[in-house]
Amino acid sequence: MTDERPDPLIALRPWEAPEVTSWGRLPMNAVDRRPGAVVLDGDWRFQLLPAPDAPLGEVWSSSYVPGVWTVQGTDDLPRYLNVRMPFAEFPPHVPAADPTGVYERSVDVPAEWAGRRIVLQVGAAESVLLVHVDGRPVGISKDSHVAAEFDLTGLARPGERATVRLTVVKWSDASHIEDQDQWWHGGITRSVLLYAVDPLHLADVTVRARRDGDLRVDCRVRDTGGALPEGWYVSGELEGHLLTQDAEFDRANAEDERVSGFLGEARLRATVPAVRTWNAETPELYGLTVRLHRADGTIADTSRHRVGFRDVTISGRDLLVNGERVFIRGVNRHDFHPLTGRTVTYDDMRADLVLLKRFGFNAIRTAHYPNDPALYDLADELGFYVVDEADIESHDHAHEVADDPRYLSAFVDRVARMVLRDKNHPSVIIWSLGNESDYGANHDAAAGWVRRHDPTRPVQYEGAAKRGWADPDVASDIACPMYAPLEDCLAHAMSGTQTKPLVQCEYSHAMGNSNGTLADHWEAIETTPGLQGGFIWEFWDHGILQRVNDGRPAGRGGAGLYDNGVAAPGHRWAYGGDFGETDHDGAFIADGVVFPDRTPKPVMFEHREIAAPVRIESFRHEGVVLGNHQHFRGLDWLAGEWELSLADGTTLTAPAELPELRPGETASVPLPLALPEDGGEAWLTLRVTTARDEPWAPRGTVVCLPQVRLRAAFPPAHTRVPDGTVEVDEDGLLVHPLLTAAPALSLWRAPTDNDELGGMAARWRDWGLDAPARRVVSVRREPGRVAVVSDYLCAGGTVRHEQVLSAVADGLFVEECAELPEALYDVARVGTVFETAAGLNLLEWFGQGPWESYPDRAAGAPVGHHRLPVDELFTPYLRPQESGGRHGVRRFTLSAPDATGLAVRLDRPRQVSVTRHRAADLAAVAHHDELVPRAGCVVHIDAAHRGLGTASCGPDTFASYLVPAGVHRWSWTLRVL
Ligand code: IPT
Repeated sequence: MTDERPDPLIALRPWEAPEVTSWGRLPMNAVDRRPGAVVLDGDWRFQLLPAPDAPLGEVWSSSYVPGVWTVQGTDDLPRYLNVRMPFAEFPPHVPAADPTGVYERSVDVPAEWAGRRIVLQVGAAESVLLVHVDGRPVGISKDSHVAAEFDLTGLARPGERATVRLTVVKWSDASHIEDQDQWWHGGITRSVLLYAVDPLHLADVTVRARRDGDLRVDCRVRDTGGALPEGWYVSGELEGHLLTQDAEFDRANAEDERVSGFLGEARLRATVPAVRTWNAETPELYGLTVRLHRADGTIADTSRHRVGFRDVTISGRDLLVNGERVFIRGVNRHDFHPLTGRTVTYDDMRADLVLLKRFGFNAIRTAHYPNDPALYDLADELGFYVVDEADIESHDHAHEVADDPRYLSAFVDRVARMVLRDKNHPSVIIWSLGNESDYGANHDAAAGWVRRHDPTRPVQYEGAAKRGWADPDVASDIACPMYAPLEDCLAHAMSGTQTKPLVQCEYSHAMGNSNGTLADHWEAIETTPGLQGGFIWEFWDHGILQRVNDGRPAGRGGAGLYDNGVAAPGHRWAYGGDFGETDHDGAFIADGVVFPDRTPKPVMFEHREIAAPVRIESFRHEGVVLGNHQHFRGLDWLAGEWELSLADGTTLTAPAELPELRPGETASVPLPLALPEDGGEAWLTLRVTTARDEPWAPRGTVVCLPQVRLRAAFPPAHTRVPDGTVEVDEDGLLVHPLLTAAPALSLWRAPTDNDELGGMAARWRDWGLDAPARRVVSVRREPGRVAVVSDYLCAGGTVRHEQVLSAVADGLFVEECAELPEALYDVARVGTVFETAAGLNLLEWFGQGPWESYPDRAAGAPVGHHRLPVDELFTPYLRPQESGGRHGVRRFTLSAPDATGLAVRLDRPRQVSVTRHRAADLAAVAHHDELVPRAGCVVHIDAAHRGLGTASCGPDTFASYLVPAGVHRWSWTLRVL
């Protein structure tokens, strides 16, 4: 096919025309045409042009649809920038070099489609789509994350072969409003379909189902021929029960001269008695079939829907679902995949949601564009509250665009198309006008459209809420800030001026080892009227699987080349800068609660516990008080088992009988196990699992592990009689057969992303805490005892460290003290570090676990007896950083397979880590695959360890989790096994 005449779609230069949102595109609707469609996915002929108006070449390669060309072997590679645009031009302009993919394939149009209306649906293309059939221009579409449909009737002839060409222009005026914090790609990211309908067809179906069982179904009917044929009608059936036609509606239409024979509208109604309502805990759905009939009763068109009966309302400052003030335990979700970049399958999305359910999430914000349509089907089915967000983010040029009338139609178009597409999903409870686009008249226009079209749901927009959380005049019914300090939220809730529900659209930034203070946030949310939750930023670490040798994305060929969050040898998880971009935002793209392969990060376990549906409220001698913390469900879907962990190393178990409790109720159950008299510290855990198969979890899946302490530890014995000898070298460093590096003072950790971006890491480096010089002040040898005083000289000040090593009956007793000058006011840690000989590969400990925990992220790691191979203790964050810590450790052993090794007992619960890496090893590399594990173990015992916070984007940890200057004391014993 050659282009001889100028192509009008090209001549128009729609990629620099924000006024052109589409041309020849059909209106969006909520009729699902996937069943029965011809799916055009697969390899298409492909050319990547340097610009949209560049001539087509002779040579075609191929590209897989749906997919982005940026991971399919072209030289146009993925690129990561957050706020900044990848080019300098101002809106609506783009660079002359503008990669443009031309996709072409022939399609055999089924002969049986004769006389029918034929429609092409392109699931998503970024950022401008131009459609040609057999060389003839068909249409244009923008709005990269919502489908575009084109009427091909008369162009694609039944029984013949047609050539479909989809030209996708990467940079456009629309890129300026699709400046989301994610990789830039180009391509067709969702399926392409061809389907046929009767000329008389359902143009749209709008379902409204209320919690009182009232069902209203509004149908729009069109005929491709123009005027509607006489006598058409619609019928509806809800699980075998026929809907009635709303005669009043028909009569009013008949009398309304605005309603013509061209615009067909019909309304069906039903009242479902004893309706099973929809909510995220019990997502009850009813099957609805809507049929359009010709006058003779034959069926012209059918549309199937799943209906959830539920109400969303705002009452005062409470967001209510079915009258209940539900907590929003949300996460922000992108369509992301480590191999395809953007394209996700039904199974991928199901796996996302199943995982989120298992970890206690009940809400999703589709950041920052409408997600794949199947996600909403799954959210309806599995039970999630969805904040559906329009594809608008003009971050870099936010202020210029928000009031620019050239972008007005794009704003309204994008919001309207989302609403028209997703309005029938019970899961969608709130419409969002987009993200980070300042606030202007274009937003108000879009909000006006939604409020008129769908008065059943609130509207939110962070940029508007920012003008004032209680401002009645802005386009946000929800106060939905991002990264607001908890004290600001509390102050607002207690100010007496709050008028809107406060649900943070983003909070607790999950970059690297993060999400400190999540439990503190939830403690406040659950106890403060006016606070209702929020959406963690974000679900995914967007690492793209990359071959290390040639720097190319592995693409679909990389299937299976990763496991447990780690890329296979020769591969790594690429982040910003890894594809040779000079301008990029680095690892800021790796900020999810799951690794790129969906392996949960430790924060997921923290979240699971924070969201526990059943909790131990308190313990008194007569029993344990249990509470149901759900909104709608009883406890009958849960099973339990008691575990009693005793300091002597034993764990006793007993079956648990969960009481019948309605939401919000509590009940006392007798103590299930007798507490032995002499066991010291004792912890009771209720292991809660699913009692039967749930759609998102097989029977027996752990739901939560609430815990209560039954008895505190005995105070440690203080007097230690020297017994034996202690050997130190001339520097006063312990000589020990199993240690390759003697216990020394540690004041530093490999900076986390929060430490780096929050500025702490730079300060610590300026202070020289990463490599202080140790100067021995004195070594005092006594029988069975050595006291060593040394100074750790840092640029920021000198830390005096005293270490007294005593040989005692059960090994070596180490008493330590460090005094930090006032100038070192907020350091990473104060504690001991030592290294062991190779071969000690198993850690067993009594303390919190089994997963990683830190002082401000330790609510989800129960105290107990845990054991893990050393190699499994470390969390492989994409950019290596402090990792693998365990909080509240009382004692541990580190042993070889023959049970030889070390045993350490701590004076009180301490932060401990055992890994294969020194802090400096971690800090020296940029990617996990560059780490070379040491043969022995690097062991840290911390008297104090700084919380993690979320300072990479948002508030730092609280003052109570900081390591203060001044005197720190700790002691421990070391015994050879
Ligand atoms: C905010 C964005 O909305 C989100 O997309 C992401 O970038 C997040 O922060 C950080 O990862 S914007 C930020 C400048 C507050």
